[in-house]
Amino acid sequence: MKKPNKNYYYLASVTVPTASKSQLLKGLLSDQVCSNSKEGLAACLKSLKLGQLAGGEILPNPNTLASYKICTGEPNDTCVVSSSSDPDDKFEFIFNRGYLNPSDQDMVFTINGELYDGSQINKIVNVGTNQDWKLVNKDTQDHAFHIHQLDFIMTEVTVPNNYLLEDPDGRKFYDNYPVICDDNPATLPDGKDGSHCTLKTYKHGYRDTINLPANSEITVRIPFLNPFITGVFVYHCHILGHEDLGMMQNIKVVNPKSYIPRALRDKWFKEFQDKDNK
Ligand SMILES: [Cu+2]
Repeated sequence: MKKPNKNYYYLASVTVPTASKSQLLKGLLSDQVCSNSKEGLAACLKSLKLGQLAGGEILPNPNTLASYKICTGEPNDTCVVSSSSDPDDKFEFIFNRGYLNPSDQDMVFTINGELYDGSQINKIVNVGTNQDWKLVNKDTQDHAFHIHQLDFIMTEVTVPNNYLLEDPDGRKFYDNYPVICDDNPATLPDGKDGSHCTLKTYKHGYRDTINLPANSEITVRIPFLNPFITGVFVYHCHILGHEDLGMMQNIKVVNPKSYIPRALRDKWFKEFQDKDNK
């Protein structure tokens, strides 16, 4: 995998027509495909189809998972460009607790107001999509988002200020991710002031769990690219007492278009050719 170069930064300004959104995985394109294109980078990116994506890996290097720009005043640092503006690729999950009915005695923990139901599929995803999930914790206590089978990177957070750590050099971190924060305050789910920050570098890689502070919004980007990771599995609060009291949902990943990442397709094709030549 090549190191990121300036071509990644340009991806931030590419506008993709709505009609091609299902074919184009925003943020997964690389200069390997388009840097020398005669028609220009933007036109080349718009013309790409599934299978021509950057590297075509099952689990791509996280630096190709998001679009980066140079952080203001720090020429050697990169920041994630804010998440996709395409609402079809953005989903919101609200974590909370309370009572399902006013007369109930026992507290429950919910995602989008629902208790876990093992017979229900809460989310269906096509392989070959790259999704942003905004995880909103409206509770007065922390939760921890965990997903099975898949990994993600955190791209942006809106959190109470006391959840941000600052090192002696003034660098800020959220949950060990280096971030860069807006100068102006951001509005938290309860209306109070907090901080909005975006991921500063990809170097900390993938995770399958992230803390959701009380009264916060955390956005994670999940690449659904592995054609073998299909079927039904779960995401849930990783505090198991919360999970057991309802804070869990089923996801079903399907591959109706038989999407295969390019690298895998090329590998299989080569093996096929090698066999044929023997
Ligand atoms: Cu929890």
